Amino acid sequence: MQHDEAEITFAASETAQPAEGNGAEVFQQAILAKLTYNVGTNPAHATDHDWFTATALAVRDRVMDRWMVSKGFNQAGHKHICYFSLEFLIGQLLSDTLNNLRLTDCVREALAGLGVDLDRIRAIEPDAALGNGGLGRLAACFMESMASLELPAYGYGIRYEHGLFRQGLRDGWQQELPEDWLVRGNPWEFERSDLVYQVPFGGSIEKMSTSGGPTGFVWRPAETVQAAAFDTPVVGWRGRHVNTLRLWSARAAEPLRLDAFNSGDHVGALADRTKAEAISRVLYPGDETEAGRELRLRQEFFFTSASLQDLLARHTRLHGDLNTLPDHAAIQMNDTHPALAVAELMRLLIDEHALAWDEAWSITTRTLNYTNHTLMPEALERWPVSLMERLLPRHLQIIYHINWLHLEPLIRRSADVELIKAVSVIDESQGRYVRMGHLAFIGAHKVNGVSALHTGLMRQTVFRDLNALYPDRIVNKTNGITFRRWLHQANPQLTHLLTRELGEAVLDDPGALIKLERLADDSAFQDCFRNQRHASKVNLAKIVAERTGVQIDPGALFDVHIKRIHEYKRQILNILEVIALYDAIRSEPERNWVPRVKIFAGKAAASYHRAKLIIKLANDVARIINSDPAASGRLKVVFLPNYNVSLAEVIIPAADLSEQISTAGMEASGTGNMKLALNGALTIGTLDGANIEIRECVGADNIFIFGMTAEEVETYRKAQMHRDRSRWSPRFERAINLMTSGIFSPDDPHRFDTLAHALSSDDAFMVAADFDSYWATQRRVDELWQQPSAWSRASVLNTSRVGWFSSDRTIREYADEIWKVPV
Ligand code: GLG
Repeated sequence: MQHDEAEITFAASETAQPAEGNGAEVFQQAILAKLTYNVGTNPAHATDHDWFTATALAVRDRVMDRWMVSKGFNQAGHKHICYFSLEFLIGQLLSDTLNNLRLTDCVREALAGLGVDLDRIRAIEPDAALGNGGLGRLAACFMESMASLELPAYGYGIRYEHGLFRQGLRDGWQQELPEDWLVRGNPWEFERSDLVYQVPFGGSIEKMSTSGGPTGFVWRPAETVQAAAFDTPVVGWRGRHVNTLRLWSARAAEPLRLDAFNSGDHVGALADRTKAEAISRVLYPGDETEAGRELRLRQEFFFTSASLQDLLARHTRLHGDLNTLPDHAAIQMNDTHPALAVAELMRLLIDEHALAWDEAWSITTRTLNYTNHTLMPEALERWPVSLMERLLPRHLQIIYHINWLHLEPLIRRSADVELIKAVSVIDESQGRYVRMGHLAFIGAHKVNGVSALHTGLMRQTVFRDLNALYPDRIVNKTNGITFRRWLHQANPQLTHLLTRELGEAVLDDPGALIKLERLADDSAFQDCFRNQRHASKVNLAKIVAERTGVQIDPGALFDVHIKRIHEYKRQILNILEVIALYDAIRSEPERNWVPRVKIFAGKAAASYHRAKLIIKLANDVARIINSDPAASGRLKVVFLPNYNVSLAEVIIPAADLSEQISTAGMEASGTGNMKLALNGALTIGTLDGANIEIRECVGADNIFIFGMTAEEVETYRKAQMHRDRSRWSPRFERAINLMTSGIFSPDDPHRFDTLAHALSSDDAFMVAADFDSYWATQRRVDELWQQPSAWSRASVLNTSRVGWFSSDRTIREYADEIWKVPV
């Protein structure tokens, strides 16, 4: 504590405001003052939520001075990063902030003195679920790492009023319920009512000058929406640096048409407002599925335009000349969602700031960078030309010109027509579409993939021809996770053990984890390691009982599959293995089966019917197995509803086995795989995404790899072998038959026929092909589990060898190779 307190006092003492100190009594007074003067109640009447708000506000005060200092630093001419992301999957902030300020114990004591339990009130904070999955959580980890590395950075996104839906289960079927994280206020954010930008849509273009070329046009938009800023401080490790997450909220320029209202049209008078505000109303629920098109495009342009206007305003204020923008700012486009930045930055520079095209293009391509997160064709964004013409006519014009300048050299040297078609920003194969990945690629300084395999496949597949034209543009940046949240905060027991053995330095340097290796064979240490894991498993068992009514044994192997539900992530492969295992247990009950608990959690996109049916299957299988005495003590299956960041923080420290079983070549990286390995789970996985790099780090003996490689999958697919049912193994065939026999769905025996049909007609995700290898590898898992010391050794080695997956490392690489900023 001594060191921590000194750290914070140091932070405050550099600023105009005197340090207030951080003893428990001081905090107690601060919390009481917030309770009275901000929340407007007193201890006798305060609800848990009142205590939460008062505590969050008192903690936030401790951030403010440092935030002001950091802002000064960020604006002192240093090059800064603008991370453009339509998603920030933040989760709760109180624990994170307390942990980074090293104030958890102090605040716990302060609250205890008031008769309030910190754990109870921090559980009340709603998750900021402004993201779908890995891509959004990556953005949150990166923001935290940039602050911790004292890198000047702004996150830019949308302040959705409703984040990702809450998942309920009714009779095992997913129900989507609205999420309302803001309904009781958000103590972390600051509304900047003076910071508003106008975002235009629709209308037409007029040619103003007679000169040819792309400049000299005026866009007369039909509609303007206002973007209003809300800022949240992002506190870095030990509170040394605080960056800003700036989220935009949409408003109508004219909130009410008073004439219409007065003439009795009370609803119509608000129509413009409703339309404008819809932009920041809900997070787009799709995770690699098609849905609600136009609103999505409006969201993308809205936040991209507001963020660019903000950046240009700041740059003009601080530096004047826009030609120096690339020296002072680097923009990272998180996926293609902000790819309109290419056209919008061009528009702002040429139309609003009167720069020449070439000058503007040079600025744009030196400022923007693009991260690709998926190669799946259905997830690569394309916008119909007709929609873009209607909503963003000037941008379409600019995109056409960018495309012309990009294709013209090829046309001039009479390049192959197929090549020209392949690299064109406009896809004309079926209808006309703007390919956002191509636009982002052409407008970016660097383009990156998120694991070594994924980056390699980018070069060979979707961006093959563009890569040939711009050979140095694609680079790899393997993802990472912030250890502050995913180890220190989520797993205090393990963290305590680590600091006891390795000293406090391990908190600052993930590389120090490697020193744990020497203890991997030490049986006393293994006992400690197992004990801390057991405590986490007891905690998870309690939550499982509360939320599902299922009792699970913390002594069993906890086998965890937590992520979005998607066919390529192959939850169904896991469930079919469960069915086969259940079948084997029933036919040989006397065998020495390893007690296992299969734990599933994850949401399916609302419109993704097959994924929702997979959730139902998991629940139906769970119901039957959990109530069968033959499986008792051997196999339990749990589907934990409403998977989110907070639930992940509870499951991950308790997991023994981490399921990373996507079809090889389809998971760009994965980040859950890193979190689980860091917390000591062994991975069962395919050679996909970052699993490959995890294997390199932890060693092939400490990970369970199975199934086809990405290359083999390709060969298999080309030979159409995935369509060949005669290749099914008897065990797989039997599992499918059991699934469709009605034993899991007696109320509707044909419920899962469509799943079986998909697997037998076109097993696009190669479930049948990988099944036997998966089954055999699971039996190797059983064998190792029966040797507790060998299992613990592997588990310790996983924790000690994955320091490389810290997002601090990833951010350093971005800073060095992409952004060119010193760290
Ligand atoms: C994607 C990918 C994941 C990846 C994540 C972050 O599917 O494999 O780990 O981005 O790069 N849509 C995603 O979540």
